[in-house]
Amino acid sequence: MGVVNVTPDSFSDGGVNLDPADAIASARRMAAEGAAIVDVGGESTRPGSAGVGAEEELRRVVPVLEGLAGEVPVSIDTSKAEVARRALALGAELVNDVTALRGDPELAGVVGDSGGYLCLMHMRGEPRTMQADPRYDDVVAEVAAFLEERLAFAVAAGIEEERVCLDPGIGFGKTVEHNFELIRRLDELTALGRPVLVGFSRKSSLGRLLGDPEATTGSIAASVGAAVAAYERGATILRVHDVREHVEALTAAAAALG
Ligand code: HH2
Repeated sequence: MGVVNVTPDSFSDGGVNLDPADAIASARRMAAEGAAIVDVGGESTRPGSAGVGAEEELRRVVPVLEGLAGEVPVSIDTSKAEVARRALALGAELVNDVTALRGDPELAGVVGDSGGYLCLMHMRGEPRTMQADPRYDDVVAEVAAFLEERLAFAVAAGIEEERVCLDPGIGFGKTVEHNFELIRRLDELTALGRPVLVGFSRKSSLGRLLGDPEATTGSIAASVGAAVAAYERGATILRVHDVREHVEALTAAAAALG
């Protein structure tokens, strides 16, 4: 899954794809490099961010979705029913909701009615405050219990279980150690029976692991290392900014691991 952030302020690529023509070109390039789907988002969820309204989010993503319709498989990274509804009408196949259906009470119905796919992600708190001293007794057990509960909620709301994937939410209310422990013990999440999506790409924990306590991003090489490890532990979908590097590394890893 390639990341196309149509935002001025995303943590690693803010502004790069704010112009719809640039975003469309990026998405096409990612598909050509081997991305199975591109995740188009119009709102940053980086630590400390405040969020934008539906009108602004639509203004950012609609021209991009129109430009890609029928050409590149698209996922919409949104928590808002209004944005998801429009994106699905324009051909988006998957709704990627970082609030796991807790943000907008109408989103579950929109996804259920559309028959589209859904990603449920774990987040502790909200982006504005989530990195203020996150604590867990057992981060993996708590994330697994949360995802299991949100999956049951989605199914009860009319979304087919076969259409849902689960995501531990790397960097969303977690320390460096929490993030790596979630990958190390990823089998406890795949045991929930649904495909697991992991988004470690460029995240600050990678830069911090390599010795910069103030890092806000991580390198491509570190991202690829984390993605290969997640793949080896059972991740099905890797959400990444640098598609070519990840496709090459994962192709080699797949050949070696069998
Ligand atoms: N990470 C980000 C955004 N959306 N969705 C899922 N399912 N999993 C993730 O790990 C995830 C996500 C944050 O990365 P990015 O889109 O690059 O940044 P920003 O939120 O600042 O736009």
